[in-house]
Amino acid sequence: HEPVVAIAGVTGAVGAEFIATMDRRAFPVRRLKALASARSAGKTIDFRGERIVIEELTEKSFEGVDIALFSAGAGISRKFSPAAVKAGAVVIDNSSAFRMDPNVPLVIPEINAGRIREHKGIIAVPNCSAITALVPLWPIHKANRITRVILSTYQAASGGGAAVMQDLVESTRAYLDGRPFAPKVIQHPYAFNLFSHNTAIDPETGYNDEETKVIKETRKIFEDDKIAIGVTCVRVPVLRAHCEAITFECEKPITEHEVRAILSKAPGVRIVDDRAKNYFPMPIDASGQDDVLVGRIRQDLSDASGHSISMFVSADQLLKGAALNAIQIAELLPQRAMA
Ligand code: 11C
Repeated sequence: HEPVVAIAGVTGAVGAEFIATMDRRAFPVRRLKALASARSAGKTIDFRGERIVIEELTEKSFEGVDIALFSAGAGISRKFSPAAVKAGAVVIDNSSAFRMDPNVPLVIPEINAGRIREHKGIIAVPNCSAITALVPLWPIHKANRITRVILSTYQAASGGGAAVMQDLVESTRAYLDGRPFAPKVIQHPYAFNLFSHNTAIDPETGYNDEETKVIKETRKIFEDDKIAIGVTCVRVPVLRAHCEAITFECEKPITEHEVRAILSKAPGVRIVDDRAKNYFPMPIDASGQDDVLVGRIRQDLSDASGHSISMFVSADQLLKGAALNAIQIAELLPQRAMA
């Protein structure tokens, strides 16, 4: 029995990638319900040769739906997920609304697919900066426990949604034409600039929400409250793949060769580490494909004890960071496995 799938936020940047990813992976769908705000209701999208009319997302949208994919922001997820669960759908939520709820599995299939079984209606997709770091860190953590991570992000416009991508394109065009342009979403000049992540800063700690999410979600996914994490999140003028510079420290000594050997067998990881050609992970190569690219794998020279490694990673924020991770979860749902 093929599931009826609803997409809440079908007109967004991730919404479009849900559809493309289901197609690419031949995910079986009996019927697709395309849901968005009233503003988009009545417009159409193409799905497998069929024209589907977008409906306004309401609490009544989920009758007969088996799987509800949400990517319309945390507020929308909080408001409409309970109705979806009540109607019998399994919600796979891309927002931060339920991630830290102890009753909600927070799943990266390469790490903790087994947690999917425990869901009570909602399964959360982690933050994209967390996914990008954790897919390669997990197999290392399993081999030699990671005790501390310091990471800095270089986050693409796509993380802010389609409107932020538009801001980047239009502000760049205006800059090159010598025209003034005020970005519509971002509060800073975006073309040829970068800025601290555009989420709220906690006045006490000085950490922004994105950084706090990475810290908390890592501990939940690794099931390790002790792992020490320092994070700096930055938005860069790149369209759709996030990069991160990561340094981690292990319980026992570790070499770059051991890390390379572990990562060469790790699911969801591709090593891109050509020192001779100075060719390492880049957003342009990470965009539109599924793997987390990992390179610059090297001993951290600031640690003479040999416990610490540095590397540089890049992953498509809209795919592994969002839509792909969600569809991978959908593929593992019990009702699908029984189909
Ligand atoms: C960004 N990671 O790049 C964010 C977008 O917690 O789901 C996703 C925010 C989240 O800005």
